[in-house]
Amino acid sequence: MSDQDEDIILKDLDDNELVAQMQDDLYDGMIPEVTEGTQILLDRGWDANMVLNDALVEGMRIVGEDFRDGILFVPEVLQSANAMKGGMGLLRPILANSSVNSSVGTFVIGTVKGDIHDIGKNLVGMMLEGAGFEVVDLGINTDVDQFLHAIDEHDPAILGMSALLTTTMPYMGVVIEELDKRDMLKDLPVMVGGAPLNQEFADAINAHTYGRDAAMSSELAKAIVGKNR
Ligand code: B12
Repeated sequence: MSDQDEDIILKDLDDNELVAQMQDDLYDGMIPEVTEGTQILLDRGWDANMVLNDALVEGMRIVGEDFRDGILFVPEVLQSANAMKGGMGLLRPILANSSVNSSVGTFVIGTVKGDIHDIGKNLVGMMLEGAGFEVVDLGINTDVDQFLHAIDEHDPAILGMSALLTTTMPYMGVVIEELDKRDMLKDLPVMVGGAPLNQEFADAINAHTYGRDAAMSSELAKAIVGKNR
């Protein structure tokens, strides 16, 4: 099927059909189609958060299940991740500009050492920008020294860490311990997140806050800076 044909079909679908088609296209790692579907929904007046959650995040949840069950493998999931990023590219300016305030503070964020998952972290970053934060994104595979260096350089209001693997979650505790040793924890709230985390784990490693998803995390971050003012 040519791009042109796919184009016409996507535009002809009603909202529900289009969302289902986008989830399929995300599953198949079809970057232009997912990007185009995102644009069509926005053109139809969909709220950016709804496009994100109903089409992209839900599509990635389905990918995650089949990855877990051994139906999809790393190269395919990587392609799905890239398709998701295509859609996120269109949503980013909308989500990041939804705030009326100028910077409410700096938020340094990174995916911890050993971990290359960055979709959730990027989403959190976008939402925080939308909430008025200046976001310094350290990327993936971030070690203690990189976190310390960034804190030194940017003097953030909050430090955020992301981990998607049960094997990399404990590294968040390593970073927090290092901050504690340097007596930095009392001035720097640490927020942690990622699919395998929960409140119990966050408490166990002495994190200030656990953020379950991007929307909740930006609300929590606003509350933290509000309190510290
Ligand atoms: C996409 C994906 C990949 C892609 C990543 C591409 C990319 N650029 O990110 C690729 C293919 C590279 C990959 C690789 C691997 N993956 Co992977 N991956 C996934 C998958 C399917 C989706 C993750 C995702 O993007 N979710 C969508 C986002 C929006 O959700 P999220 O990340 O949870 O983020 C939200 C919240 O958690 C929270 N949040 C996230 N970060 C933060 C940070 C802060 C500060 C806050 C407050 C909140 C917050 O807010 C976000 C937005 O709402 C998951 C399955 C799953 N269901 O999680 C597996 C999964 C995480 N991967 C898994 C595995 C095993 C691997 C590999 C080891 C596979 C392999 N054999 O090589 C490698 C590891 C590579 C490495 N060293 O990191 C397992 C982990 C199992 C475990 N017990 O640890 C999972 C759970 C799949 C499974 N069920 O088996 N993966």
